[in-house]
Amino acid sequence: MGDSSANSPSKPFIDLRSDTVTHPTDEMRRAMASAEVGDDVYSEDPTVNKLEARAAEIFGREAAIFVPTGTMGNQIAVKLHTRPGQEILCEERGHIFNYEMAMASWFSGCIVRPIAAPQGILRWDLIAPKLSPGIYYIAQTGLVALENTHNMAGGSVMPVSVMEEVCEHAHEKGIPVHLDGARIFNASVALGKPVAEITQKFDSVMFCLSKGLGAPVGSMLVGSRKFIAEARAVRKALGGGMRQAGVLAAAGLIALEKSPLRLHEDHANARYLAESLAQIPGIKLDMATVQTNIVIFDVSGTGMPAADIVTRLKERGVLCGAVNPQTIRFVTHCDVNRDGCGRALQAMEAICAAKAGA
Ligand code: TLP
Repeated sequence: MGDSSANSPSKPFIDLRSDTVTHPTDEMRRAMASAEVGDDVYSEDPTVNKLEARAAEIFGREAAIFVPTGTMGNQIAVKLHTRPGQEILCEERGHIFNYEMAMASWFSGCIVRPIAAPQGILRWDLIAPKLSPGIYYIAQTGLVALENTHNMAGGSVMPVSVMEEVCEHAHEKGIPVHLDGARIFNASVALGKPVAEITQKFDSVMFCLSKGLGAPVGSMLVGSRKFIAEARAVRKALGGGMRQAGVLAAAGLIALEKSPLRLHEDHANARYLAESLAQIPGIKLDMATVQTNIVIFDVSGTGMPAADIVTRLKERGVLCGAVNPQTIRFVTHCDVNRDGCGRALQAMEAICAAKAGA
């Protein structure tokens, strides 16, 4: 798959801001146009039902639910696993903590206790000292939330043994574990293991169709039949009951079946970008973190703030984002090919050379 018009003149920008920016393929658009639909709030949309059944099957779970966004999927899980007044343990750069509008406290009445973990790999020995001691007058640990791949740690992959150890120890203490698996198919490709195998010990898993898998909209939450039945009520409460959503699910089904087969291309492109960026004077990059489709690199040695470089890259037709004043994130996906990556690198080299020569 992939869009044959990637990086064509009709898309003049090389867009490395995120893997959320992909456009649906022709095959997706055809499937969307001819999708059988019904009212999904009555569970009568055959295409949504098919997508949910297929997602559950692929993850080896009893059930799945289609949600508009990864954020909603995560926050439904937070709501169902916790009670108000509890704590959620999460890596300090985690999406649930940083990019979900404080919904854990707003909607579920919990606080997130962030934990720093090298490369975002939140091991049990880092979690254990942060657990609530179980004294009644101290907030109880209600949930552990892991993220794999870890977005802001540069798309790093959490090893299966680490995830399983966390789940086993947490479960011994009666604490559920949710996986923010927005990019779990990238992790699966990097680990060379099916998603069902690597996620089986989690109580719930959220994954996104709209990131590396290239669907225009949608994420899935998978878990037990009871959990997903409850998730349906919370999704409705959040305004996520989507009626004739089969038009979206049709693209999601193609994303789910076909896109995992091409994710290795995005990983190879990210590696190509990273290896070349590391050669540019002033750029610092830890190759060990470049395991999937995300490259986060430090530009402080170039003498330019990250935001300035982002602006200069845009002037040269390359879109990307600054993570903070020192670092920039490039994300590869099906709408950026090797040639596009080469053009992004040329632009970066030219910007850094111009500054060095100034
Ligand atoms: N990530 C987006 C931004 O919000 C940062 C991106 O461009 O990478 N979990 C993870 C690990 C994510 O990276 C994201 C989106 C989400 C959840 C939320 O998904 P959406 O955007 O569908 O709510």
